[in-house]
This record gives sequence, C-alpha cells and structure tokens, in this order.
Amino acid sequence: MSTIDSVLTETRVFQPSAAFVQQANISGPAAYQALCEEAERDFDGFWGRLAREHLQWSKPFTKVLDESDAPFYKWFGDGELNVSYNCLDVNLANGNADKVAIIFESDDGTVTKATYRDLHARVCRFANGIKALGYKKGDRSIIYMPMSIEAVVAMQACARLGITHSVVFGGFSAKSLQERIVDVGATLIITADEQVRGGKTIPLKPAIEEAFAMGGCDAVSKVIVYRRTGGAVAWNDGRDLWMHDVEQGQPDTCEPVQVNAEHPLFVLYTSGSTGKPKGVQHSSGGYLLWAALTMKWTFDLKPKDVYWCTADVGWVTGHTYIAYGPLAAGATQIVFEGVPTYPNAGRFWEMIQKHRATIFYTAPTAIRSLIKASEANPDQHPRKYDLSSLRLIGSVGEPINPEAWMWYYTNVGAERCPIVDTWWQTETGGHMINPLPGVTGLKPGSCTKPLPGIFAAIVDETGGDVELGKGGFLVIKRPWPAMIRTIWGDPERFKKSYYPEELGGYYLAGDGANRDADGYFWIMGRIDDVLNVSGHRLGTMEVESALVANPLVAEAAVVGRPDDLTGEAVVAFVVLKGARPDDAKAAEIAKELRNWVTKEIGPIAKPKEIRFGDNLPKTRSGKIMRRLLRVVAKGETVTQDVSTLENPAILEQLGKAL
Ligand code: 6R9
Repeated sequence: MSTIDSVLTETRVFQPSAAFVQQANISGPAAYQALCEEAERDFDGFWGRLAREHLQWSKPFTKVLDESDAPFYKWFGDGELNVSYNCLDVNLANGNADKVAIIFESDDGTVTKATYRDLHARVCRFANGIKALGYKKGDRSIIYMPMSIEAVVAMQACARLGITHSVVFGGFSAKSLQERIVDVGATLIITADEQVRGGKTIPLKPAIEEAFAMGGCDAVSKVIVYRRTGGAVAWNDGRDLWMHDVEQGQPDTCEPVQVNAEHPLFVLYTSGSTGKPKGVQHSSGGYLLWAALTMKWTFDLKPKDVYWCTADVGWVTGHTYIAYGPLAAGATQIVFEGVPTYPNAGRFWEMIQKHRATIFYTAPTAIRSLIKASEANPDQHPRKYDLSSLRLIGSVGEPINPEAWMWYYTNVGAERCPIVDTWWQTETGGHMINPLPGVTGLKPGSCTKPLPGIFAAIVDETGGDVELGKGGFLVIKRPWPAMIRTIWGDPERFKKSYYPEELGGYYLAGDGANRDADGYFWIMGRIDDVLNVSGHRLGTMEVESALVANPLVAEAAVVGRPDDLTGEAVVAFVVLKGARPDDAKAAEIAKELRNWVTKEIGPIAKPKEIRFGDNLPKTRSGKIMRRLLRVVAKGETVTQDVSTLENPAILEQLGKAL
C-alpha cells in the first residue's frame, strides 16, 4: 500500500464526463465558483437563502448566524422547525407519499419496502406510543439497535417529539453503553432482542441488562425492545416493553413538536485524544440543512435515484446519510442489515444489481477487503455482476489509497462513475471537503476541494497559512451550520479540543493535511492520539484505560500500525504486575487481554498485537514516548534521538515480537 509520499506524486486527473456535467445539480466549474463567491461576498445571505430554500420552518428565523458567544455559534437561532416533519410530512405533501423511502434487505436477503406514507405512519405511531409513556421534548434516549427500518423509525420518532437521541453502535460493549447512558442522562432506551449479521445472531438486549448491573442507570424508566429474531431475552416487567406493543393502537398521525433550530437533535459519542469519548452535540436546523443540501450537492441526488450508504446508524455517516439526509431530500434508499462478505464477498455487487442502485457510498476498508476477496474468488469480482445502474460512487472514513481508488473507479464505477471521496467528521455533521461530481477533476487519493461555504485551510501551530505543498493542521476558518455545538455537559473541553487559543478562532479538525499546487487537499491522518481502525475512530487512551483496568496489567501504551486492510491496527505494549511472561505464557495472557478489551469497548478496539515489556520507554519526566513505540510496532529499528529516554534498552526488548 502506498505511503503519503506516493500519494502526493499522484498526477492522474479524471475529469467528469460531459454527459454527467450536463445533468448535474451543480454543473461545471462556473456554478461552483459562483456559490463559493456568494458565500464569500455575503456569508449570512448565502446560508440564509439555502436554509429557506431547503427546509420548512414553522417559525422563520430572522438572524442567520449569532457569533456573540463564539465558539458557541448559533445558527438560525430564533427559527423553529421539526426535523421529522421535514423528513416525512414534507414528502407526503410534495407527491412522494407512494415513493419508496427505504428498501430494507436483511442479512438473509429478505427485502421489505416502506414508502414515505408507511414510514410516516410508523414514526407517528411509535412517537405517539412513547409520548403516551410520558416522554417529552428535552428528554434523552439511548438507541442500541441493529440496521433496520425500526432504527430509523426510532430516531425519527425521537426527533418528532424533540427527544435528543444518542445512538450507540451495536458492536459496542455493555461497558461503553453504560458510560453513554450515564453521561447523556438517558431516561429511555430503545433496543432489540438480537441482531443478525453474517449468518449469526448476536445478542443486544443482554448488554442492556449488563449495563444496568454496572449501576448509574436508574434514571432509565423504560426499555423498548424491537423483536428482531424472537430469541429468548431476560424481561423486567415494569420496565421493558415490546416496540410493537408501544405502537399498538396508536394513531398514525402525530403532531410534530416544533423546536428551536439550536435544539439538540442528537449526541453522538466519538473518540478524542484524551479521556473518555466525547458526546458531540448537534443541532436541529443547521444540521438538517447540511444533511439535505449535501445529498443534492455531493451525491447529485435526483428523484429517480436509488441511493445506498453502507454505514451503520451507530456512526455519524449513518445519521447524516441514512437517517436524516436521504429522507430530507426525498430519496429512495437501501438499508442493509448484513456484512459485505456474507454469504460471500459478492454481496454488495449482487445487491446493487438486484436493486438497480445508482449511488453507492462505502468505506475504503470495505473496498480493500473486497479487492482481496475478489482476487481470491474471481466469481465474486464486481465484473461478474451487472453494475450498469450505478452513476456515482463514494468513499468515507479514512484516506483512500490510490490503488484502492483505481480499483473502485475501474471495477465498480466502470470508469464512468465519478468517485466522491468525502472528508468530514462526527463533529462537522456532514461533508466538508470533497469533489462535486459535475465539477471537479478527480485525483486518486485526494478529497479535492472544500464545498461552497466551507472555509478550509492548512495552517501552522500559530494559525498562519502555510504555503501550498507544505503540510500542516487542517482547520475550518469560519463556522458552518452543521458544526458541533458543544461536547455534551463539557463546554470547556469543547473549546479546548476544537478552538485552541493559539489558532485564533479556527476550528481544529485534528487531521494533518497538505495542499498541492492546484489547491487540492490531501489528508495525512490524525495529528493526535486518535487511531482510525476500519474507518472508526478510537482513542489510544480509551484502549489503554481498558487494559490497565485488567487486574494483571500495571501499565499500557497503545499505538497504531499501518495495516493493509483496516488502515491502522491496534498494537499494545503492556507491563504486567507480575514478571514479564515467557513466550507460552505471553500468548495466553495476550489472548485474555484481547478478549478483555473486546468486552470493555467492543471488537473494533481489540489489539491486533500485544507485546510485553519490563517497562515502557519514558522520558525522564515520565512521559511515554509513543512516537518511538510506533516505530517499534512497525518492526523497524529506532533511529531517532533517544537521548531524552530514561531507559533506552527497553526499545530492544519491546522490538522482539513474539
Ligand atoms: C465521517 C467520519 C473522522 C476522521 C477524520 C479523518 C478520517 C474521514 C476521510 C478521512 C481522509 C476521507 N476521515 N473521511 N480521512 N479522507 N475521505 O468518518 O467521521 O468517524 O468522526 O472520523 O476520519 O481522520 O478526522 P469520524
């Protein structure tokens, strides 16, 4: 796989075809330029116009942006709207009632469709049901569900009532779940009995029971359970309810609760460089505007499209580009329960063929694993399927290496479909830097240029612009409507993490980046201690805390190592409380610790390798030198200066892998 250097020498440029440009929502460089200039000339006017054109407000806003308490920006702050109304009722009113909103395909291939009318009715019935239980605007819910129409219903129903949801990825452990329940102050949980992925059933509800057993969850008065498999689950009579019983007998209309544009639609936890995951708080108005708008800009969404984003609703991509954006834009979308490799690695291609998908959005880690699988099994190669319905393909989650880009472009996109490589984050709410498919010439491995209204730049540690071609910190110089509002319950941490004083008011993304002579952005990865494993963010601190919580462990340091498949792999250096184990014993303890981390955080955090040492490389002031451990983890010899190290000999010991 290529390194950053080879990425930067990439010179191929793939221009959009004349046919694509001709039909595009934003067509040709002049149209893009005009939008950028409008944003530059009249920032408030630009965003105000878009917010009026793309959303319906129950109370129109009079002020676009309030910067008086920066960086706690307020957008459309005196306006009111309802997110679910904008996603559902609006579609009933504008002729989409009988249009399919969701094509759901289960793990075993069963297909269920819901029109906008169906979805509206289900959301209303469920919202009425939870309202009848006493839940109301301002309450917080935890959603811990598999990929399903029901998960979208749960999110939309909360939005309809002004209940702030926090979705926890179904792959997270009971411990992670409990921390989020406590931090967000949830009073309602919506979950399922089990989930089905790759031909296996995986329990969900038991994790709720475990979370309760850990304590701190007393504020939760109801647990609503979607019956996915009918598998046996423990039941707490006064507390637990089936989702179908909650909906039973409820009317299929429900008055949407109008909320202020700044009302928190959701809190989504993501890893930072220090401490516990941060609860990223998003707004209702600004967030939804950007979700709807980027569907039309980035994905060039048209009424006839069949759109498919393969993300899970537990991640931000599944929020913006499954639960909210596509519905607000009136799309028909595919929601998939399963995994890309079951029953075989042709599953994605088979589904595109079967549903005649036109827009396909996935992650580099999935692409890389499918490249490998199709090399091993030629009959699961995309060329074996009819993918002629596709007209646009996208990528998200981590930098896509040029080799994977070319494979995707050639074999999935048939050199016909533009690739939109979208750089954004949980905190940004939606796309930030990516090609406009009817405008931008594509360079494999570059996310290209910022969207209109997004003032992205690369600066040094004092906030000064760096010259083109020189790397630096990726920042966003002006606020944007879908931006993070705060860290739930911790405004100080929000300021410190994203608006450090030295940068003079710029949003610090936490990524290193470079810009080439054409002004194209090349993302180089995180500048902090955040790992990116299969497109999922993981704090080194989180994994370290999990390890030291094990009774055997005295100390632990975690670093990322480049990995062909997952982008980065977790490597842990561990000092045990007892003596350093011999090889046989080490293998056994490593296995135990890997399972421990899975239990504490979830399978994505499981270290690929664990090495044991008598101690860790530390400076004289006691700081662990992770920089050196990164070199050791790669199996390379440390050539950097180690003169500040207290114990240089440890590097040799840790360098000997098992
Ligand atoms: C949407 C999402 C955000 C981090 C981000 C960056 C990396 C995401 C990328 C990309 C290069 C892309 N990242 N997309 N790097 N090119 N197209 O993934 O959100 O989980 O918060 O991760 O992922 O490092 O800072 P999130």
